[in-house]
Amino acid sequence: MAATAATLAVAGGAVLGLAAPASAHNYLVSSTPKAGGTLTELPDRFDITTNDRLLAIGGSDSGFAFRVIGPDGRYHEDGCVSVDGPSMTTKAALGSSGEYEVEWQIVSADGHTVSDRYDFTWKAPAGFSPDRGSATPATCATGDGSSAAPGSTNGSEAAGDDSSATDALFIGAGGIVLAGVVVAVLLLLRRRPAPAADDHDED
Ligand SMILES: [Cu+2]
Repeated sequence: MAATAATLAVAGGAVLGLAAPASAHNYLVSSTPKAGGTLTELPDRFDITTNDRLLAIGGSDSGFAFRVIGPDGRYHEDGCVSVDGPSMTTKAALGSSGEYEVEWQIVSADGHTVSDRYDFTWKAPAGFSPDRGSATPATCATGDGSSAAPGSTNGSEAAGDDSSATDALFIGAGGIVLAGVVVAVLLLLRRRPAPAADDHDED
C-alpha cells in the first residue's frame, strides 16, 4: 500500500509538474489606447496585445471581450473582436471627451481566460462627432442583425464545433487537477488512524 501511494504521488507530481509550464497565462504587453494614457485622435482599431498567442479555436471569438466605457457609463464597443496571433482588436468608437475605461478578456494559450481593466483619457479633436454608445455591452451583430443573448452564438455550425472544442480543453485541464486531488486525498487518508471496524461515522 505504501509503495502504491508513493508511486501515485510521484506520478501525480509528474503530471502536475508537466502542467505547470502550460499554466503560465498570457499577460498584456501593449494596448491602444495605452493604459493610463491620453488619446487625442481616434485610432483605426483598439488593440490588446499579449506576450503569447491567443487561443481562438477555429476563428471563434467566444471567451474574448473588449469593452470601452465612457464617463457616462455608456458602452462604445460594437461587441465584435478580431483575434490574430497575440493580439485582439476591435473597431474604435468614442463619445465625448473624458475619462474612459477599457475592460478586456482574452483566452490564454493554455485555454484559460484572463481579464483586466484600465483607464485612459480621451481628448476629442475639433470637429469630432461623438458616438452615442449604448446602455449595455454590445453583442457582435453577425449577419441578419438578430439580437443574440450575450455569450450565445447565432447558431452557425462552425460556432457549434468551436464550443465543443473549447469544452474539451476545459475538461482536459480539469482532469489534470482531479489527478492531483486524488493523490492528495490518498496521502491524507494514509496519515489518518484506521477507524474502528464498527465505527460508521461519516464526516
Ligand atoms: Cu491557465
